Amino acid sequence: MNRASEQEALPAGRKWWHVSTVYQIYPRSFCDSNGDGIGDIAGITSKLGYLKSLGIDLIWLSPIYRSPMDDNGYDISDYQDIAPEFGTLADFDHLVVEARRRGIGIMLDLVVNHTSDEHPWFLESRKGPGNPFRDFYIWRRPGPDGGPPNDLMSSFGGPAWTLDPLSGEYYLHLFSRRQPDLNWENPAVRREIYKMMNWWLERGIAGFRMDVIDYIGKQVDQGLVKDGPRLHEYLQEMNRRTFGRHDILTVGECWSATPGSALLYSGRDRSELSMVFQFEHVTQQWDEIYGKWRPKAFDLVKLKSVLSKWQYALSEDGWNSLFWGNHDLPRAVSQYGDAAGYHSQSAKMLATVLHLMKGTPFIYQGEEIGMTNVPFTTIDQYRDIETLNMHRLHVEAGLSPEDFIKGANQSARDNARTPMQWNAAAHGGFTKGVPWIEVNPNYATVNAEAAMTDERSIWNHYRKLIALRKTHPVIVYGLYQSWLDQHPDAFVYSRALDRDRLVVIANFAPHKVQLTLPRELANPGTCLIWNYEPVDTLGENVDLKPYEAFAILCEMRE
Ligand code: TEU
Ligand code: CA
Repeated sequence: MNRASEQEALPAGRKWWHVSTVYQIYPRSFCDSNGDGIGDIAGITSKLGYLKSLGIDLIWLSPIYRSPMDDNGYDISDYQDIAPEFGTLADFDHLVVEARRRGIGIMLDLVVNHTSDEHPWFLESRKGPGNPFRDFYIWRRPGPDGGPPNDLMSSFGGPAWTLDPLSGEYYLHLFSRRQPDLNWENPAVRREIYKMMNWWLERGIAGFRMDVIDYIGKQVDQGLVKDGPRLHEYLQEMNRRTFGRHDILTVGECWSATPGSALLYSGRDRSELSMVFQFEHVTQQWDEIYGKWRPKAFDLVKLKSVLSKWQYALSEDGWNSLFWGNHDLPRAVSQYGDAAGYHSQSAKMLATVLHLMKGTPFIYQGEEIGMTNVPFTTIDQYRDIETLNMHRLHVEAGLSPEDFIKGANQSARDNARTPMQWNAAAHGGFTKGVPWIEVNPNYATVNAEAAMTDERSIWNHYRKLIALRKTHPVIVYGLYQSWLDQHPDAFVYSRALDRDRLVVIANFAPHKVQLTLPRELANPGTCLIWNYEPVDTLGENVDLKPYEAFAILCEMRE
Protein backbone atom coordinates (compact mmCIF):
# COMPACT_ATOMS: atom_id res chain seq x y z
CA MET A 1 0.00 0.00 0.00
CA ASN A 2 1.53 3.27 -1.00
CA ARG A 3 0.21 5.59 1.64
CA ALA A 4 2.40 8.53 0.75
CA SER A 5 1.09 8.81 -2.79
CA GLU A 6 -2.48 8.18 -1.65
CA GLN A 7 -2.06 11.03 0.78
CA GLU A 8 -0.85 13.46 -1.87
CA ALA A 9 -4.08 13.05 -3.78
CA LEU A 10 -6.20 13.97 -0.76
CA PRO A 11 -7.46 17.52 -0.13
CA ALA A 12 -6.10 19.34 2.92
CA GLY A 13 -7.18 17.89 6.23
CA ARG A 14 -8.25 14.58 4.72
CA LYS A 15 -6.52 11.36 5.74
CA TRP A 16 -6.52 7.86 4.28
CA TRP A 17 -7.72 6.49 7.60
CA HIS A 18 -10.89 8.59 7.47
CA VAL A 19 -12.13 6.17 4.82
CA SER A 20 -10.70 3.04 6.45
CA THR A 21 -12.28 0.28 8.47
CA VAL A 22 -10.14 -1.42 11.10
CA TYR A 23 -10.44 -5.06 12.17
CA GLN A 24 -9.13 -6.08 15.58
CA ILE A 25 -7.51 -9.49 15.97
CA TYR A 26 -6.89 -11.11 19.34
CA PRO A 27 -4.09 -13.41 18.14
CA ARG A 28 -4.54 -16.04 20.82
CA SER A 29 -8.12 -16.67 19.68
CA PHE A 30 -8.13 -16.07 15.95
CA CYS A 31 -6.65 -19.05 14.13
CA ASP A 32 -4.30 -21.81 15.28
CA SER A 33 -2.05 -23.05 12.47
CA ASN A 34 -0.15 -25.79 14.31
CA GLY A 35 -2.65 -27.50 16.60
CA ASP A 36 -1.23 -26.36 19.95
CA GLY A 37 -4.59 -24.79 20.80
CA ILE A 38 -3.26 -21.21 20.63
CA GLY A 39 -3.89 -18.87 17.73
CA ASP A 40 -0.74 -17.63 15.98
CA ILE A 41 0.67 -15.34 13.29
CA ALA A 42 0.75 -18.02 10.60
CA GLY A 43 -2.94 -18.58 11.35
CA ILE A 44 -3.64 -14.88 10.82
CA THR A 45 -1.73 -14.88 7.53
CA SER A 46 -3.81 -17.85 6.37
CA LYS A 47 -6.98 -15.79 6.88
CA LEU A 48 -5.92 -12.67 4.96
CA GLY A 49 -8.11 -13.73 2.04
CA TYR A 50 -11.09 -13.79 4.39
CA LEU A 51 -10.28 -10.29 5.66
CA LYS A 52 -9.69 -9.01 2.15
CA SER A 53 -13.11 -10.19 1.02
CA LEU A 54 -14.69 -8.55 4.06
CA GLY A 55 -13.04 -5.37 2.78
CA ILE A 56 -11.17 -4.06 5.81
CA ASP A 57 -8.11 -1.81 5.44
CA LEU A 58 -6.18 -2.31 8.64
CA ILE A 59 -5.63 -5.02 11.21
CA TRP A 60 -5.09 -4.02 14.84
CA LEU A 61 -3.16 -6.89 16.37
CA SER A 62 -3.47 -7.25 20.12
CA PRO A 63 0.04 -7.84 21.54
CA ILE A 64 2.22 -10.44 19.84
CA TYR A 65 5.45 -9.66 21.69
CA ARG A 66 7.38 -12.01 23.93
CA SER A 67 5.48 -12.28 27.19
CA PRO A 68 4.86 -14.60 30.15
CA MET A 69 1.15 -14.13 29.26
CA ASP A 70 -0.02 -13.19 32.71
CA ASP A 71 -2.44 -10.82 30.93
CA ASN A 72 -2.37 -12.53 27.51
CA GLY A 73 0.46 -10.43 26.14
CA TYR A 74 -0.36 -7.06 27.74
CA ASP A 75 2.64 -7.91 29.93
CA ILE A 76 5.65 -7.63 27.64
CA SER A 77 9.08 -9.03 28.47
CA ASP A 78 10.70 -8.19 25.12
CA TYR A 79 9.28 -5.45 22.89
CA GLN A 80 11.45 -6.48 19.96
CA ASP A 81 10.64 -10.13 19.70
CA ILE A 82 7.58 -12.28 19.09
CA ALA A 83 6.08 -14.64 21.66
CA PRO A 84 7.15 -18.15 20.61
CA GLU A 85 3.56 -19.43 20.80
CA PHE A 86 2.63 -16.82 18.19
CA GLY A 87 5.62 -17.39 15.88
CA THR A 88 8.78 -15.56 14.92
CA LEU A 89 9.84 -12.17 13.62
CA ALA A 90 10.09 -13.78 10.19
CA ASP A 91 6.43 -14.85 10.49
CA PHE A 92 5.55 -11.28 11.41
CA ASP A 93 7.46 -9.76 8.49
CA HIS A 94 5.76 -12.25 6.19
CA LEU A 95 2.37 -11.18 7.57
CA VAL A 96 3.18 -7.52 6.91
CA VAL A 97 4.20 -8.26 3.33
CA GLU A 98 1.25 -10.53 2.59
CA ALA A 99 -1.19 -8.07 4.12
CA ARG A 100 0.28 -5.16 2.19
CA ARG A 101 -0.07 -7.16 -1.03
CA ARG A 102 -3.82 -7.12 -0.33
CA GLY A 103 -3.89 -3.44 0.57
CA ILE A 104 -4.13 -4.17 4.29
CA GLY A 105 -1.93 -2.46 6.90
CA ILE A 106 -0.84 -3.90 10.23
CA MET A 107 -1.31 -1.87 13.38
CA LEU A 108 0.51 -2.92 16.55
CA ASP A 109 -0.64 -2.68 20.13
CA LEU A 110 1.78 -0.42 21.97
CA VAL A 111 1.77 -1.32 25.65
CA VAL A 112 4.11 1.17 27.26
CA ASN A 113 2.39 2.15 30.48
CA HIS A 114 3.88 -1.00 31.98
CA THR A 115 6.00 -4.02 31.12
CA SER A 116 6.11 -7.57 32.39
CA ASP A 117 7.93 -8.22 35.65
CA GLU A 118 10.16 -10.45 33.52
CA HIS A 119 11.33 -7.58 31.32
CA PRO A 120 15.13 -7.17 31.71
CA TRP A 121 14.58 -3.55 32.74
CA PHE A 122 12.52 -4.68 35.70
CA LEU A 123 14.89 -7.51 36.59
CA GLU A 124 17.62 -4.89 36.83
CA SER A 125 15.44 -2.30 38.53
CA ARG A 126 14.48 -4.69 41.26
CA LYS A 127 18.13 -5.15 42.24
CA GLY A 128 17.80 -2.04 44.34
CA PRO A 129 18.36 1.71 44.63
CA GLY A 130 21.50 2.66 42.78
CA ASN A 131 20.90 0.30 39.88
CA PRO A 132 20.88 2.29 36.61
CA PHE A 133 17.42 0.87 35.83
CA ARG A 134 15.94 1.55 39.27
CA ASP A 135 14.13 4.67 38.03
CA PHE A 136 12.70 2.91 34.98
CA TYR A 137 9.88 1.94 37.35
CA ILE A 138 8.04 3.60 40.21
CA TRP A 139 9.41 2.67 43.63
CA ARG A 140 8.36 4.15 46.95
CA ARG A 141 9.19 3.53 50.58
CA PRO A 142 6.40 2.01 52.73
CA GLY A 143 3.78 4.34 54.21
CA PRO A 144 3.96 5.44 57.87
CA ASP A 145 2.20 2.22 58.97
CA GLY A 146 4.64 0.07 57.00
CA GLY A 147 1.90 -0.62 54.40
CA PRO A 148 1.62 0.62 50.81
CA PRO A 149 2.72 4.24 50.16
CA ASN A 150 -0.87 5.28 49.32
CA ASP A 151 -4.25 3.80 48.49
CA LEU A 152 -4.00 3.56 44.70
CA MET A 153 -5.83 0.42 43.53
CA SER A 154 -5.10 -1.99 40.70
CA SER A 155 -7.70 -2.35 37.91
CA PHE A 156 -7.51 -6.08 38.49
CA GLY A 157 -8.34 -5.82 42.19
CA GLY A 158 -6.32 -5.12 45.33
CA PRO A 159 -3.65 -2.48 46.01
CA ALA A 160 -1.60 -1.11 43.12
CA TRP A 161 1.56 -1.52 45.22
CA THR A 162 3.56 -4.65 45.88
CA LEU A 163 6.39 -4.85 48.39
CA ASP A 164 9.67 -6.16 47.05
CA PRO A 165 11.43 -7.80 50.03
CA LEU A 166 14.83 -7.33 48.41
CA SER A 167 14.88 -3.55 48.88
CA GLY A 168 11.97 -3.16 51.29
CA GLU A 169 10.33 -0.77 48.81
CA TYR A 170 7.01 -0.97 46.98
CA TYR A 171 6.63 -0.82 43.18
CA LEU A 172 3.54 0.46 41.41
CA HIS A 173 1.38 -1.72 39.15
CA LEU A 174 -1.96 -0.31 38.03
CA PHE A 175 -2.78 -3.75 36.60
CA SER A 176 -1.50 -7.14 37.80
CA ARG A 177 1.49 -7.34 40.13
CA ARG A 178 3.30 -8.85 37.18
CA GLN A 179 2.80 -5.61 35.18
CA PRO A 180 5.00 -2.98 36.88
CA ASP A 181 4.35 0.59 35.67
CA LEU A 182 7.12 2.36 33.77
CA ASN A 183 8.30 5.72 35.02
CA TRP A 184 7.61 8.12 32.15
CA GLU A 185 9.18 10.99 34.03
CA ASN A 186 12.53 9.35 33.39
CA PRO A 187 13.84 10.61 30.00
CA ALA A 188 15.79 7.36 29.56
CA VAL A 189 12.52 5.40 29.60
CA ARG A 190 11.03 7.62 26.93
CA ARG A 191 14.19 7.36 24.83
CA GLU A 192 14.11 3.54 24.94
CA ILE A 193 10.43 3.42 24.03
CA TYR A 194 10.86 5.76 21.08
CA LYS A 195 13.79 3.71 19.83
CA MET A 196 11.65 0.60 19.98
CA MET A 197 8.76 2.32 18.19
CA ASN A 198 11.05 3.45 15.39
CA TRP A 199 12.35 -0.09 15.03
CA TRP A 200 8.78 -1.30 14.36
CA LEU A 201 8.00 1.64 12.09
CA GLU A 202 11.00 0.69 9.96
CA ARG A 203 9.46 -2.78 9.62
CA GLY A 204 6.57 -1.20 7.77
CA ILE A 205 3.71 -1.14 10.22
CA ALA A 206 0.71 1.09 9.49
CA GLY A 207 -0.32 2.12 12.97
CA PHE A 208 -0.19 1.93 16.74
CA ARG A 209 -3.04 1.32 19.14
CA MET A 210 -1.80 2.68 22.47
CA ASP A 211 -2.78 0.80 25.58
CA VAL A 212 -4.06 2.96 28.51
CA ILE A 213 -2.07 5.84 27.12
CA ASP A 214 -3.93 8.33 29.33
CA TYR A 215 -2.02 6.86 32.30
CA ILE A 216 1.50 7.77 31.24
CA GLY A 217 1.42 11.27 32.74
CA LYS A 218 0.52 9.94 36.19
CA GLN A 219 1.55 11.76 39.37
CA VAL A 220 1.72 8.92 41.81
CA ASP A 221 2.32 10.94 44.96
CA GLN A 222 -0.78 13.00 44.25
CA GLY A 223 -2.76 9.81 43.65
CA LEU A 224 -3.38 11.10 40.10
CA VAL A 225 -3.34 8.44 37.40
CA LYS A 226 -5.31 9.65 34.38
CA ASP A 227 -4.73 12.85 32.45
CA GLY A 228 -1.59 13.83 34.33
CA PRO A 229 -0.07 17.27 33.71
CA ARG A 230 2.69 16.04 31.36
CA LEU A 231 0.56 13.59 29.33
CA HIS A 232 0.17 15.77 26.25
CA GLU A 233 3.78 16.89 26.40
CA TYR A 234 4.86 13.23 26.24
CA LEU A 235 2.51 12.47 23.34
CA GLN A 236 3.80 15.44 21.37
CA GLU A 237 7.35 14.37 22.05
CA MET A 238 6.53 10.80 20.98
CA ASN A 239 4.91 12.06 17.80
CA ARG A 240 7.94 14.24 17.00
CA ARG A 241 10.48 11.53 17.74
CA THR A 242 8.70 8.58 16.12
CA PHE A 243 5.56 8.31 13.99
CA GLY A 244 5.31 12.01 13.09
CA ARG A 245 7.62 11.21 10.19
CA HIS A 246 5.39 8.36 8.97
CA ASP A 247 1.87 8.44 7.64
CA ILE A 248 0.28 6.02 10.06
CA LEU A 249 -2.88 5.75 12.14
CA THR A 250 -2.52 6.17 15.90
CA VAL A 251 -5.33 5.55 18.36
CA GLY A 252 -5.01 5.96 22.11
CA GLU A 253 -7.03 3.91 24.55
CA CYS A 254 -8.34 6.60 26.92
CA TRP A 255 -11.00 5.52 29.40
CA SER A 256 -10.84 9.01 30.89
CA ALA A 257 -11.34 10.90 27.61
CA THR A 258 -13.94 13.65 27.49
CA PRO A 259 -14.88 15.52 24.31
CA GLY A 260 -12.59 18.29 25.54
CA SER A 261 -9.55 16.09 26.07
CA ALA A 262 -10.26 14.21 22.82
CA LEU A 263 -9.72 17.49 20.98
CA LEU A 264 -6.34 17.78 22.68
CA TYR A 265 -5.37 14.25 21.67
CA SER A 266 -6.67 14.38 18.11
CA GLY A 267 -6.98 18.05 17.14
CA ARG A 268 -5.43 18.80 13.77
CA ASP A 269 -2.88 21.29 15.10
CA ARG A 270 -1.91 19.28 18.16
CA SER A 271 0.56 16.80 16.61
CA GLU A 272 -0.48 14.02 18.98
CA LEU A 273 -2.71 11.14 17.83
CA SER A 274 -5.11 10.43 14.99
CA MET A 275 -7.94 9.57 17.36
CA VAL A 276 -8.76 8.04 20.73
CA PHE A 277 -10.98 5.26 21.95
CA GLN A 278 -13.37 6.82 24.46
CA PHE A 279 -15.63 4.60 26.56
CA GLU A 280 -18.45 6.83 27.67
CA HIS A 281 -21.07 4.73 25.86
CA VAL A 282 -19.63 1.70 27.65
CA THR A 283 -19.31 3.07 31.18
CA GLN A 284 -22.70 4.82 31.17
CA GLN A 285 -24.06 1.30 31.58
CA TRP A 286 -21.90 0.51 34.60
CA ASP A 287 -22.86 0.73 38.24
CA GLU A 288 -21.26 3.62 40.15
CA ILE A 289 -19.74 1.27 42.74
CA TYR A 290 -19.58 -2.23 41.26
CA GLY A 291 -18.80 -1.10 37.73
CA LYS A 292 -19.34 -3.58 34.94
CA TRP A 293 -19.98 -6.45 37.36
CA ARG A 294 -23.41 -4.94 38.05
CA PRO A 295 -24.59 -3.43 34.74
CA LYS A 296 -27.56 -1.06 34.66
CA ALA A 297 -30.62 -1.69 32.51
CA PHE A 298 -30.17 -0.69 28.89
CA ASP A 299 -31.26 2.91 28.27
CA LEU A 300 -31.34 3.94 24.61
CA VAL A 301 -32.02 7.61 25.31
CA LYS A 302 -28.84 7.75 27.38
CA LEU A 303 -26.83 5.80 24.80
CA LYS A 304 -27.98 8.12 22.00
CA SER A 305 -27.15 11.20 24.02
CA VAL A 306 -23.61 9.95 24.63
CA LEU A 307 -22.97 8.94 21.02
CA SER A 308 -24.46 12.17 19.67
CA LYS A 309 -22.51 14.28 22.12
CA TRP A 310 -19.29 12.83 20.71
CA GLN A 311 -20.44 13.24 17.12
CA TYR A 312 -21.18 16.93 17.70
CA ALA A 313 -18.06 17.60 19.75
CA LEU A 314 -15.64 16.29 17.11
CA SER A 315 -17.49 17.50 14.05
CA GLU A 316 -15.12 20.37 13.21
CA ASP A 317 -11.84 19.14 14.62
CA GLY A 318 -10.49 15.87 15.99
CA TRP A 319 -11.80 12.53 14.82
CA ASN A 320 -13.94 9.79 16.38
CA SER A 321 -13.25 6.10 16.59
CA LEU A 322 -16.40 3.99 16.38
CA PHE A 323 -16.74 0.66 18.13
CA TRP A 324 -19.17 -1.55 20.03
CA GLY A 325 -16.72 -4.17 21.19
CA ASN A 326 -13.10 -5.13 21.75
CA HIS A 327 -11.14 -7.83 23.59
CA ASP A 328 -12.11 -6.34 26.99
CA LEU A 329 -15.82 -5.91 26.34
CA PRO A 330 -18.87 -8.15 26.02
CA ARG A 331 -20.02 -9.19 22.56
CA ALA A 332 -21.91 -6.36 20.83
CA VAL A 333 -24.98 -8.38 19.86
CA SER A 334 -25.32 -9.71 23.42
CA GLN A 335 -24.79 -6.32 25.01
CA TYR A 336 -26.84 -4.00 22.81
CA GLY A 337 -28.94 -6.35 20.68
CA ASP A 338 -30.92 -9.53 21.19
CA ALA A 339 -28.70 -12.54 20.61
CA ALA A 340 -31.46 -15.03 21.38
CA GLY A 341 -34.55 -13.55 19.77
CA TYR A 342 -33.29 -11.40 16.88
CA HIS A 343 -29.70 -12.44 16.37
CA SER A 344 -29.26 -11.51 12.74
CA GLN A 345 -31.54 -8.45 12.66
CA SER A 346 -30.14 -6.88 15.81
CA ALA A 347 -26.50 -7.52 14.84
CA LYS A 348 -27.10 -5.87 11.46
CA MET A 349 -28.96 -2.99 13.08
CA LEU A 350 -26.03 -2.30 15.41
CA ALA A 351 -23.55 -2.41 12.56
CA THR A 352 -25.67 0.00 10.51
CA VAL A 353 -25.95 2.54 13.31
CA LEU A 354 -22.23 2.44 14.08
CA HIS A 355 -20.72 2.38 10.61
CA LEU A 356 -22.78 5.28 9.28
CA MET A 357 -21.70 7.67 12.00
CA LYS A 358 -18.73 9.99 11.48
CA GLY A 359 -15.44 8.37 12.48
CA THR A 360 -13.31 5.32 11.79
CA PRO A 361 -15.14 2.05 12.54
CA PHE A 362 -13.41 -0.79 14.38
CA ILE A 363 -14.74 -4.34 14.06
CA TYR A 364 -13.75 -6.82 16.75
CA GLN A 365 -13.07 -10.33 15.43
CA GLY A 366 -16.22 -12.41 15.22
CA GLU A 367 -18.52 -9.40 15.49
CA GLU A 368 -19.00 -9.62 11.71
CA ILE A 369 -20.62 -13.05 12.13
CA GLY A 370 -22.55 -12.11 15.26
CA MET A 371 -20.53 -14.03 17.83
CA THR A 372 -22.17 -13.93 21.26
CA ASN A 373 -21.27 -13.95 24.96
CA VAL A 374 -20.32 -17.28 26.57
CA PRO A 375 -22.64 -19.62 28.46
CA PHE A 376 -19.98 -20.79 30.95
CA THR A 377 -21.21 -22.48 34.12
CA THR A 378 -18.10 -22.63 36.32
CA ILE A 379 -15.16 -20.39 37.08
CA ASP A 380 -12.81 -23.10 35.78
CA GLN A 381 -13.90 -22.29 32.25
CA TYR A 382 -12.66 -18.72 32.62
CA ARG A 383 -9.06 -17.77 31.83
CA ASP A 384 -8.87 -14.00 32.24
CA ILE A 385 -6.76 -12.74 35.15
CA GLU A 386 -9.19 -9.88 35.85
CA THR A 387 -12.13 -12.29 36.15
CA LEU A 388 -10.21 -14.80 38.27
CA ASN A 389 -9.05 -12.07 40.65
CA MET A 390 -12.53 -10.53 40.89
CA HIS A 391 -14.08 -13.92 41.48
CA ARG A 392 -11.85 -14.44 44.47
CA LEU A 393 -12.52 -10.97 45.88
CA HIS A 394 -16.29 -11.04 45.31
CA VAL A 395 -16.78 -14.55 46.65
CA GLU A 396 -14.64 -13.70 49.68
CA ALA A 397 -16.90 -10.69 50.20
CA GLY A 398 -19.95 -12.95 50.29
CA LEU A 399 -21.28 -13.08 46.71
CA SER A 400 -22.47 -16.55 45.71
CA PRO A 401 -20.32 -18.21 43.02
CA GLU A 402 -23.48 -18.72 40.91
CA ASP A 403 -24.25 -15.02 40.98
CA PHE A 404 -20.68 -14.20 40.08
CA ILE A 405 -20.82 -16.48 37.02
CA LYS A 406 -24.12 -14.92 35.98
CA GLY A 407 -22.49 -11.49 36.02
CA ALA A 408 -19.31 -12.76 34.37
CA ASN A 409 -21.27 -14.30 31.48
CA GLN A 410 -22.52 -10.78 30.82
CA SER A 411 -19.46 -8.69 31.53
CA ALA A 412 -16.22 -10.67 31.73
CA ARG A 413 -13.51 -10.13 29.15
CA ASP A 414 -13.49 -13.80 28.11
CA ASN A 415 -16.84 -13.21 26.40
CA ALA A 416 -14.78 -11.63 23.65
CA ARG A 417 -11.92 -14.11 23.83
CA THR A 418 -13.45 -17.46 22.93
CA PRO A 419 -12.04 -18.78 19.65
CA MET A 420 -13.11 -17.32 16.32
CA GLN A 421 -15.75 -19.57 14.79
CA TRP A 422 -14.63 -20.48 11.28
CA ASN A 423 -16.84 -23.44 10.42
CA ALA A 424 -18.96 -26.24 11.86
CA ALA A 425 -16.00 -28.62 12.44
CA ALA A 426 -14.77 -29.45 15.97
CA HIS A 427 -13.87 -26.31 17.98
CA GLY A 428 -15.34 -24.18 15.22
CA GLY A 429 -12.35 -24.95 13.00
CA PHE A 430 -10.15 -22.75 15.20
CA THR A 431 -7.71 -25.54 16.08
CA LYS A 432 -7.01 -29.18 15.38
CA GLY A 433 -5.92 -29.54 19.01
CA VAL A 434 -7.48 -28.51 22.31
CA PRO A 435 -8.23 -24.76 22.44
CA TRP A 436 -6.77 -22.74 25.34
CA ILE A 437 -10.32 -21.60 26.12
CA GLU A 438 -13.53 -23.36 25.13
CA VAL A 439 -15.26 -22.39 21.92
CA ASN A 440 -18.80 -21.04 22.18
CA PRO A 441 -21.11 -24.03 21.55
CA ASN A 442 -23.13 -22.06 19.01
CA TYR A 443 -20.31 -22.44 16.44
CA ALA A 444 -22.37 -25.04 14.57
CA THR A 445 -24.66 -22.26 13.31
CA VAL A 446 -22.66 -19.09 14.00
CA ASN A 447 -19.55 -19.45 11.85
CA ALA A 448 -17.70 -17.68 9.05
CA GLU A 449 -18.17 -20.38 6.44
CA ALA A 450 -21.95 -20.41 6.81
CA ALA A 451 -22.02 -16.60 6.89
CA MET A 452 -20.03 -16.18 3.69
CA THR A 453 -22.33 -18.41 1.68
CA ASP A 454 -25.53 -16.76 2.89
CA GLU A 455 -26.31 -13.62 0.92
CA ARG A 456 -28.41 -12.26 3.80
CA SER A 457 -25.89 -12.93 6.55
CA ILE A 458 -24.54 -10.50 9.11
CA TRP A 459 -21.17 -10.91 7.39
CA ASN A 460 -22.51 -9.73 4.05
CA HIS A 461 -24.14 -6.79 5.81
CA TYR A 462 -20.78 -5.72 7.26
CA ARG A 463 -19.17 -6.18 3.89
CA LYS A 464 -21.72 -3.87 2.33
CA LEU A 465 -21.26 -1.21 5.01
CA ILE A 466 -17.48 -1.27 4.60
CA ALA A 467 -17.87 -0.87 0.84
CA LEU A 468 -20.40 1.98 1.16
CA ARG A 469 -17.88 4.04 3.13
CA LYS A 470 -15.56 3.86 0.12
CA THR A 471 -18.14 5.05 -2.39
CA HIS A 472 -20.12 7.64 -0.39
CA PRO A 473 -18.24 10.66 0.98
CA VAL A 474 -21.35 11.64 2.94
CA ILE A 475 -20.66 8.64 5.21
CA VAL A 476 -17.12 9.82 5.81
CA TYR A 477 -17.53 13.58 6.04
CA GLY A 478 -21.24 14.37 6.28
CA LEU A 479 -22.42 16.66 9.06
CA TYR A 480 -24.13 14.66 11.80
CA GLN A 481 -27.49 15.52 13.26
CA SER A 482 -29.63 13.44 15.63
CA TRP A 483 -33.44 13.44 15.68
CA LEU A 484 -36.13 12.24 18.11
CA ASP A 485 -33.59 12.26 20.95
CA GLN A 486 -36.22 11.35 23.54
CA HIS A 487 -37.63 8.38 21.64
CA PRO A 488 -37.08 5.35 23.89
CA ASP A 489 -36.71 2.73 21.12
CA ALA A 490 -35.60 4.38 17.90
CA PHE A 491 -32.31 5.96 16.90
CA VAL A 492 -32.64 8.44 14.03
CA TYR A 493 -29.82 10.53 12.65
CA SER A 494 -28.86 12.21 9.44
CA ARG A 495 -25.61 13.06 7.70
CA ALA A 496 -25.33 15.89 5.20
CA LEU A 497 -22.64 16.70 2.66
CA ASP A 498 -23.15 19.04 -0.29
CA ARG A 499 -26.51 18.00 -1.70
CA ASP A 500 -26.46 14.49 -0.23
CA ARG A 501 -28.46 13.70 2.84
CA LEU A 502 -28.27 10.29 4.43
CA VAL A 503 -30.99 9.37 6.92
CA VAL A 504 -30.35 6.44 9.26
CA ILE A 505 -33.25 4.90 11.14
CA ALA A 506 -32.92 2.06 13.63
CA ASN A 507 -35.19 0.27 16.06
CA PHE A 508 -33.38 -0.93 19.19
CA ALA A 509 -36.44 -2.81 20.51
CA PRO A 510 -37.61 -6.43 20.10
CA HIS A 511 -41.07 -5.14 19.12
CA LYS A 512 -42.63 -3.01 16.42
CA VAL A 513 -42.27 0.74 16.68
CA GLN A 514 -44.18 3.58 15.02
CA LEU A 515 -42.38 6.82 14.36
CA THR A 516 -43.49 10.24 13.32
CA LEU A 517 -40.61 11.92 11.55
CA PRO A 518 -40.03 15.65 11.19
CA ARG A 519 -41.31 16.72 7.75
CA GLU A 520 -37.90 17.67 6.47
CA LEU A 521 -36.69 14.09 6.77
CA ALA A 522 -39.61 12.69 4.78
CA ASN A 523 -38.26 12.43 1.25
CA PRO A 524 -37.84 9.88 -1.49
CA GLY A 525 -34.36 8.51 -1.98
CA THR A 526 -32.35 5.36 -2.49
CA CYS A 527 -32.01 2.75 0.20
CA LEU A 528 -28.31 2.01 0.69
CA ILE A 529 -28.60 -0.67 3.37
CA TRP A 530 -31.39 -2.49 5.21
CA ASN A 531 -31.97 -5.57 7.35
CA TYR A 532 -35.52 -6.52 6.27
CA GLU A 533 -36.61 -4.96 2.96
CA PRO A 534 -35.28 -1.84 1.24
CA VAL A 535 -37.25 1.33 1.99
CA ASP A 536 -36.98 3.97 -0.73
CA THR A 537 -39.42 6.62 0.40
CA LEU A 538 -39.67 8.07 3.86
CA GLY A 539 -43.11 9.30 4.80
CA GLU A 540 -43.80 11.14 8.01
CA ASN A 541 -45.09 7.92 9.52
CA VAL A 542 -42.69 5.04 9.66
CA ASP A 543 -43.45 1.53 10.90
CA LEU A 544 -40.42 -0.35 12.09
CA LYS A 545 -40.18 -4.08 12.63
CA PRO A 546 -38.23 -5.44 15.63
CA TYR A 547 -34.60 -4.25 15.31
CA GLU A 548 -35.25 -2.94 11.83
CA ALA A 549 -32.64 -0.54 10.47
CA PHE A 550 -32.06 1.11 7.12
CA ALA A 551 -30.40 4.14 5.57
CA ILE A 552 -31.78 6.25 2.76
CA LEU A 553 -29.73 8.59 0.62
CA CYS A 554 -31.68 11.60 -0.65
CA GLU A 555 -30.61 14.41 -2.88
CA MET A 556 -31.73 17.68 -1.37
CA ARG A 557 -33.46 20.42 -3.34
CA GLU A 558 -31.52 23.65 -3.65
O1 TEU B 1 -7.21 -2.13 29.20
C1 TEU B 1 -7.30 -1.08 30.09
C2 TEU B 1 -8.24 -1.25 31.19
O2 TEU B 1 -8.39 -0.33 31.96
C3 TEU B 1 -8.99 -2.54 31.33
O3 TEU B 1 -8.43 -3.25 32.37
C4 TEU B 1 -10.39 -2.27 31.57
O4 TEU B 1 -10.58 -1.52 32.72
C5 TEU B 1 -11.16 -3.53 31.72
O5 TEU B 1 -10.72 -4.46 30.81
C6 TEU B 1 -12.60 -3.26 31.47
O6 TEU B 1 -13.27 -4.44 31.36
C7 TEU B 1 -6.02 -2.33 28.51
C8 TEU B 1 -6.13 -3.55 27.64
O7 TEU B 1 -7.10 -3.34 26.65
C9 TEU B 1 -6.41 -4.74 28.50
O8 TEU B 1 -6.62 -5.91 27.75
C10 TEU B 1 -5.22 -4.91 29.42
O9 TEU B 1 -5.47 -5.95 30.33
C11 TEU B 1 -4.91 -3.64 30.19
O10 TEU B 1 -4.92 -2.48 29.38
C12 TEU B 1 -3.53 -3.74 30.77
O11 TEU B 1 -2.58 -3.69 29.76
CA1 CA C 1 -0.67 -22.28 17.47
